[in-house]
Amino acid sequence: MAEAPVEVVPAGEQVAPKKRLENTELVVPICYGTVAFWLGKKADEYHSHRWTVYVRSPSGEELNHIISKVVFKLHDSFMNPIRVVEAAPYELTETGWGEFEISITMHFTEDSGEKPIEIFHPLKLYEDAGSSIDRQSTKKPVVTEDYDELVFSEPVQEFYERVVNVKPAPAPSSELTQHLPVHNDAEELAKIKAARRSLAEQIAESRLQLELGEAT
Ligand code: SLL
Repeated sequence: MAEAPVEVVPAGEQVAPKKRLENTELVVPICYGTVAFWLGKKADEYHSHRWTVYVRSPSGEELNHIISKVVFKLHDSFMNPIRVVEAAPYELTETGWGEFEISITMHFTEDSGEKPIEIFHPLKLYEDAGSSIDRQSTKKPVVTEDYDELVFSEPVQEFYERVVNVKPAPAPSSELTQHLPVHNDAEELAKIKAARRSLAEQIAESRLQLELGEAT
């Protein structure tokens, strides 16, 4: 009887770690949020709103040269709560009745050598009590958006060079765009700068874990 083949990986063939660029940062602004329309006459007990959760570039450019897919994890009351979006626009539309925290995991292109990053965004269906908009409307949605930056410190050289040399195409058009905030005034930019560290820290942290893993 023939012997079962045994797979031998010669020591010299282990994949070398990708070269990273010291003292370099790659900063990619992103926005993520939810847009929720009240269904008005079409509403029923379990479906009062149609809403969309999304990740986008604040300048309306494609992100698919950096992001390979986005995984949205919904509340367990939804059928198949884990939804994978593998192409832009990175958005997911559902109908439902309640607010909950949506988990958004961004996966990066293979050549980045980066681990996925998970962020959370609360789905908001109703304006806060006392806000200037006190009536539900089927035309004017409730929009909440966070701005952040993906900061890849000491990025993999190959990934960095590819990204800085790409001229991103405009993101595919989306019906949501007309309802979304525009990020271009000075106050907004100051807020953005101040808020910038949270994702940067997460990315640095997961890289450290990755390197520790590789080292063992
Ligand atoms: C709440 N903690 O009680 C939240 C949970 C869950 C919302 C909200 C499901 C819709 C469907 C849905 O809207 N769940 O099954 O089609 O408010």
